[in-house]
Amino acid sequence: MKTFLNAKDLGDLRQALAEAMEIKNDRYKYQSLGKNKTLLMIFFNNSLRTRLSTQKAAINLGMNVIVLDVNAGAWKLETERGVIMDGDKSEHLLEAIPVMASYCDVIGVRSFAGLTDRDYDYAETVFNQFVKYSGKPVFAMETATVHPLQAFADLITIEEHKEVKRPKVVLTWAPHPKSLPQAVPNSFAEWMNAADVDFVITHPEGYELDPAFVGDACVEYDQKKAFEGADFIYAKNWSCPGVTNPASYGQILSKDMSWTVDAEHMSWTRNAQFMHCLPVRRGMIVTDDVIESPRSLVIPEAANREISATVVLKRILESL
Ligand code: AN0
Ligand code: CP
Repeated sequence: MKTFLNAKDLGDLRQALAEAMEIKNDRYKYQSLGKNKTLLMIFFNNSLRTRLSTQKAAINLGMNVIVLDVNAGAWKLETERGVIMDGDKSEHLLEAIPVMASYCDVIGVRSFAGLTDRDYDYAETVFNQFVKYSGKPVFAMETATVHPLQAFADLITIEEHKEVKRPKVVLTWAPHPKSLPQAVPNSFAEWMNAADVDFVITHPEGYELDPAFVGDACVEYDQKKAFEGADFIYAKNWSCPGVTNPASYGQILSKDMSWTVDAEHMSWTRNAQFMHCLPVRRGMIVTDDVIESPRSLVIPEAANREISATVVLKRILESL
């Protein structure tokens, strides 16, 4: 595997899940695979889980790891070609990428959406420059439009915790004070559509996700109706994807607190288990009692980030 951005990059998801379970049983099974191979993780944005779990995954596989926080100590990078660099950016990505690539064998990139230019974000301009100019395998650690390591960990978590053969999984929008990317809901939708689940998306009008990710999923604007019979509630905020109105891209259209997942919302479900990728704002996305309840999966879900990253890095190492 030379790039990891979408579910299809892993091929058969059942096989990928089997590999995840194999690694969960013995996470050091492939510890000689990464000997003398170096992973470079590049962060344009903050991270707790992705940083730690991906580094741990690389250690599981015997790799060396170097980490660059672009905004903490490196030169400020220009990402667009053709600009006169007379501002605060000292170096261009087009030099920085091949230089960084010369020190490593595999590159992970975290670069969030700017949320101002939809076309720039949805073309995955930054990630694709890494693919094009590094000459090395590149994987997404949340890019402008996707977060596949998270979606894969979510799929593993659902597989482990489902209590019926084909569970009903509901992705629900919830309020947040800041404008957030669509990467997590995009990938979650994409991966759930590829999985053996009954998948429903619910959000206020105007928050329609890009059709490429929604696929054949059922979209229900009535949150209560969507929650009925649910086995998993996956909460997440996202800003306006600009599908119905491109001028609203990246904007906050609603802070409607009636969408916050509380005990009453959970009572509409079939005793559903609660999921969120974290970091989560309590009192906005979810109430304390719901996230602390025995039906909350947020901690095992985050722990599975180590497993999804180990499978992805293993696949990449096998292709070197
Ligand atoms: C980010 C987002 O919503 O994409 C990262 C989530 C994994 N969240 C925040 O910036 C709070
Ligand atoms: N879920 C997730 O990717 O968390 P971080 O932003 O802390 O890496």
